[in-house]
Amino acid sequence: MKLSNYFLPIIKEIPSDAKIKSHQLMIRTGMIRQSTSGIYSWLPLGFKILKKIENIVRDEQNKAGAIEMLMPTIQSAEIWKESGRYDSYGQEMLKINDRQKRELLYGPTNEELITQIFRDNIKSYKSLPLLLYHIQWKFRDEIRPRFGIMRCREFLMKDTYSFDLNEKNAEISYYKMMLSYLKTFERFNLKAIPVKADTGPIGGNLSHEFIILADTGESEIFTDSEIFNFETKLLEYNDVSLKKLSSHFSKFYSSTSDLHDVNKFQKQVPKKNQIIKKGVEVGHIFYFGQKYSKSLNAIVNTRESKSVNVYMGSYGIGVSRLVGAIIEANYNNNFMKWPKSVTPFQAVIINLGKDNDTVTIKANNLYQKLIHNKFDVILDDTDANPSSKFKNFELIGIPFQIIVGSKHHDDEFEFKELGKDSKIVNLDSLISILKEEYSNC
Ligand code: P5A
Repeated sequence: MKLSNYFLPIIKEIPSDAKIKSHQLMIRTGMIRQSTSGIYSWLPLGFKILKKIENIVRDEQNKAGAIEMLMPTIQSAEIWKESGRYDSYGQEMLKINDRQKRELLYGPTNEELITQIFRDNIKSYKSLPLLLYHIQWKFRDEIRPRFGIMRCREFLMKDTYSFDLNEKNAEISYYKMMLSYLKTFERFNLKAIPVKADTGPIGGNLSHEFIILADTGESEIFTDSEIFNFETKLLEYNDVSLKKLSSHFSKFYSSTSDLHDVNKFQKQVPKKNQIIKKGVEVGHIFYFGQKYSKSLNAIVNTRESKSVNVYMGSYGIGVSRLVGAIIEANYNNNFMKWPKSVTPFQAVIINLGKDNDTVTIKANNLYQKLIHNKFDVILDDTDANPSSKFKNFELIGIPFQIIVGSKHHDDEFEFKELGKDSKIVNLDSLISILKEEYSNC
């Protein structure tokens, strides 16, 4: 991509209504624009990052054995009346009437709809266990939308639903998802802590929120620093690994403020290990057993020909909120660096030449060669002055820069990883460095 052909509306000043750094950065680098309160358009840069995050979330769901589908954004009120949540969900639900005066709503979540699909199509224990997910926009008429896409009204969620024959199997599904979440967040270089949480309007009796520590977060967590001593890389989706995981996370105190028990915390966690911090909730998982399968009548036949209401859980990741969480973790003092797995471009070529001089020709040739080698790079071919080019790209946060200026020989390029010293390399080593850097992404 050539910057002169791209749509990247950069804003120099910090927008006065953006209170946290992720919101400021997203506005300044033209990732999003507000359409109306709590509703945003995703401009090309933001959209590209959002899609990369979505694809990693999808990849990890698939690895955990979940199957992708797609449910609509608009749902019928009928099933919500059956579950009893049509009224209890409250004003966060956006209710709509169509021209026939039928009651519809913009889905804030999908427990009802997926249970209806299950009930109408699955009758036998032979289809279980089953994990179904979709990645779809949700609408919640939040009373106070704020912090840009962190707490907005329309947001992208990945929601998975598990179906099992009994409580024991349902617990396996629950920990499968917990493991898959830890693996997912690690791919963004985020350390997410599962903390015991309130189940709120989703319901049920077992629930964990996944929190990324950040001072600007809206959640407060209380935990033990020992909880971090855990490696998920080698764990697989088998009984042994899942047991290890569940026993580690049940061993240490971890709670949101809703469920916090001061006495228990003081007793259980040594002073030096106590962590009381703010964080961003990037995921939330729930086990609610037969809550929806009873109200919506989702029944399977067992091997012994008995009828059983299926045991369910639901598992959400705030895909669009993750964009903000990743920024909160990586942006400081006008300086952003995207993790390699989600960077909008793999490298930027900064051309310091003018018009059609030899430097510009060299930058163009390099651009063609990198594209030919299947790298996704952006060439700053604008006539902005060098210092504003550098400033802009420190803000945009592409982790690697290749600076093409008049100082260097024909086959020499200045290669710089953000936050590190630059080095002079030739084309072949430049290509092998980039290949190596992106080999695991
Ligand atoms: C789990 C999946 C649920 O809705 N039903 C289906 C369950 N859980 S949740 O905790 O309410 O939401 C899941 C994740 O969605 C993100 N999220 C939001 N992101 C931006 N703006 C919002 N207003 C918003 N509300 C929820 C969070 O990351 C949350 O963990």
